[in-house]
Amino acid sequence: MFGYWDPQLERMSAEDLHALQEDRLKAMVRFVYDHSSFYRKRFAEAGVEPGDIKTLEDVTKLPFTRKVDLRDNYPTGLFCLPKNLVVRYHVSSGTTGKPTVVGYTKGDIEAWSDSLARALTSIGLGSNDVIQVGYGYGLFTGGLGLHYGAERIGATVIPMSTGNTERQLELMQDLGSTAIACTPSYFLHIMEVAEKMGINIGKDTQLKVGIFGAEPWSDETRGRIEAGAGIKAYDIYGTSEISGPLFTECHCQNGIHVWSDLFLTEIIDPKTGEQVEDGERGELVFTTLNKWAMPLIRYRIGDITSMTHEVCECGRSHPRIMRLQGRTDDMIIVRGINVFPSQVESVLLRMPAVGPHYQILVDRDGPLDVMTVRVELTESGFSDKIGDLMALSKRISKELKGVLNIVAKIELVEPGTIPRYEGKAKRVIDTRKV
Ligand code: DLL
Repeated sequence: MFGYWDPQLERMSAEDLHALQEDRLKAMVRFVYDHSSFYRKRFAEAGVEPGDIKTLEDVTKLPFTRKVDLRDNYPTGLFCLPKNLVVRYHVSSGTTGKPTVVGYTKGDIEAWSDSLARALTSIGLGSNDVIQVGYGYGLFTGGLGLHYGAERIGATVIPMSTGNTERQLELMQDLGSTAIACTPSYFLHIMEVAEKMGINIGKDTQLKVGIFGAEPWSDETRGRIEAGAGIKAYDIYGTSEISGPLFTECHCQNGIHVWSDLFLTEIIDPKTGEQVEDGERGELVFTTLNKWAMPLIRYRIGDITSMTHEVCECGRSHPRIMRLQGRTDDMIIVRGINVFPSQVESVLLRMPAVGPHYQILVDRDGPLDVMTVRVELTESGFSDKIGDLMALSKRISKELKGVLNIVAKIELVEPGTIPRYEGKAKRVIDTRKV
């Protein structure tokens, strides 16, 4: 049931993968040097030339690339091939500054689809499946990315895009969706709407798999989704700069397989830029090994995770990255303490009275930062006894203090009050910057 898309490649020995990456890295470095004035300049500043890259370990001699480089060279300054070879653009809006544009050759799209074909196969999907794609179609990479990957494995695709939740549920039933791909926060909303419509997803649909990502989420949310909808919930990761959604966990649900033939993955200490050991957390860095319209050398995504090179129980030898905590720029600093929304989520969802929707409000009271966590109660957790609510507030505050070492104000709100999102959820409202 859980097969491989490309068994030889997915189970390649560490030595063979190393050799393959080394060859591809050298070719990629030479390619960007020959085709991009941006990289030639960067390499010159770092005092490195393609000939200096002899082994895989030499990657550390290469300079980093960052999102700001894409913005500064808007729209296509980092492209390495002429427009006639570019078959598609995706554009990410970004919350600050100029958007970033990514271009793809026909081959780039094929490699992207292949990456997802391996991933979808690893969670047991195949040509008998009906995959409902509930990520946005258009400039965002989620919809079209999953669409192509799902078609690649011969599955039947329902190109739903986001929104229109009742219709999502109707078609899920009528067309027999066996998998859905959307943000985890949107699926939580779908679950609520299903309940209101009297649909029991576990019993009244054929759904068995969820492919959830594009935003940070926690194992606690996974637990709620799996128990509530009777499906398996898998994590999917990617960013527009490296193509879009690319990698998922396999059925073992123990880390996301990053395909080494396509990307060289490093985890670095964000402060020093030095590589960290397996298992240590740091910032994710990708070098593209088979992406040609807009290759990236040592691109610092800003996401925090750790990596393991241990062969997975499923037999795949490519490294795995662990659940992503969020981008360094999602992190809020409250009274000097780093807080990731995903940490707050983990604490909240340990409590059955608390629903999966929450907001973190950060404001300033004079010189002091004040963090308020707005917590939505579940129907069963909602009580009109003030004593119960106070006890719950106290408990949440204590547990958050235990994890974050911050005293947060807790504001309990009625079920259904916090905004729902069809794409990426907005969890943090930081009014200090305004
Ligand atoms: O979100 C691509 C994507 C589409 C991934 C559909 C998965 C599914 P961007 O809009 O460029 O691309 O945002 C990328 O979202 O750097 C992470 O911070 C965050 N992110 C994506 N997947 C996950 C995940 C798409 N599984 C940014 N867990 C990334 C945590 C995630 N964060």
